[in-house]
Amino acid sequence: MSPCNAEPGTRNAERNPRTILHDANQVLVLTGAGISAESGVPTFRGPGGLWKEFRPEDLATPEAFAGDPRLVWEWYGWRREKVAACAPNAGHLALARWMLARTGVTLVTQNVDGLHEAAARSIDPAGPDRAMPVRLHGSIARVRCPGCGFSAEDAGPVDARSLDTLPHCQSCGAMLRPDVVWFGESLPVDALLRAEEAANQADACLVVGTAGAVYPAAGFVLAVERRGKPVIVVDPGPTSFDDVAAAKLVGNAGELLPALLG
Ligand code: BV8
Ligand code: ZN
Repeated sequence: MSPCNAEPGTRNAERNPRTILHDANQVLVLTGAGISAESGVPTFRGPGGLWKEFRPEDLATPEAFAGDPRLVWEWYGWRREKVAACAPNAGHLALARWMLARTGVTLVTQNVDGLHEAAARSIDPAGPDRAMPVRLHGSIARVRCPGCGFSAEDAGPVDARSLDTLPHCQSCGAMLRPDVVWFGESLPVDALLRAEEAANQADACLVVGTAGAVYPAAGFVLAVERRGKPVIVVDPGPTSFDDVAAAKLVGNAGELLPALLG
């Protein structure tokens, strides 16, 4: 299928993105850093994606943490501060509202910023569960102990002045790490299984704000397409899914998702 820059509501019926999503019983949604861009969270590979002179791929690795835990913790502390100042944008909210208003949608996110969760809670504080994401890459607001497996919520500031001031485990004393999945690390098994099942059941796939450079996340979208199901991409830039997309909506999630899902 060649991509088309279909706007929501165009009369290209068999490939109208709204019709595709309306008619799909089961939908896999994959999001990446781009859905949080309008909230002020820098993307990985976009203009704001750098920190000091480092690339995320150089810092989000076990080797970087082993080599300089202070530097890696300083980066996560900076990102935690960034995220703490951000709120879900119209794209997160439209997606959460849509998920709570229907059934059959599995949201799988590569993001660790917690903004999908915040959107779901703001739409329905009493019953956000159906709009909660499958977190492929963990959470920046959690820590875990490589020594004893202890893990906990922790979105607080990081004192990276010395190794001693970095977070340490209350149980065994080992240095804690952010509870995220770094490059070269395997993803949480339960998240992988839920994403795989959603990809195998999906009648359609909606991809929002990801360049599609990272695996196995990107592979779930391709698995849906290989089953002959339509893929809809929402992104202002090029993505690795553009050649297989049934429809590409070129623009920002915060503007396009309310029109597409509303
Ligand atoms: C693993 C958490 C195996 C940390 C991240 C093939 C198969 C399997 C693995 C590989 C493979 N090929 C290569 C690999 C290895 C590697 C990989 O994929 N490397 C890439 C770089 C080539 N994968 C892994 O290492 C994974 N592990 O496979 O393990 C294994 C098995 C057994 C035992 C041991 C190992 C782990 C990958 C997870 C890495 N962790 N994050 C943290 O966040 O700190 S990945 C990181 O990249 C983020 O999660 C981020 O979300 C993700 C993907 O990036 P994007 O979200 O796409 O962000 P990006 O900036 O690239 O793009 C933003 C997009 O938004 C753009 O398209 C832009 O146009 C758009 N946009 C901008 N503004 C807007 C917008 N869209 C909409 N609206 C807007 N306003
Ligand atoms: Zn411990």
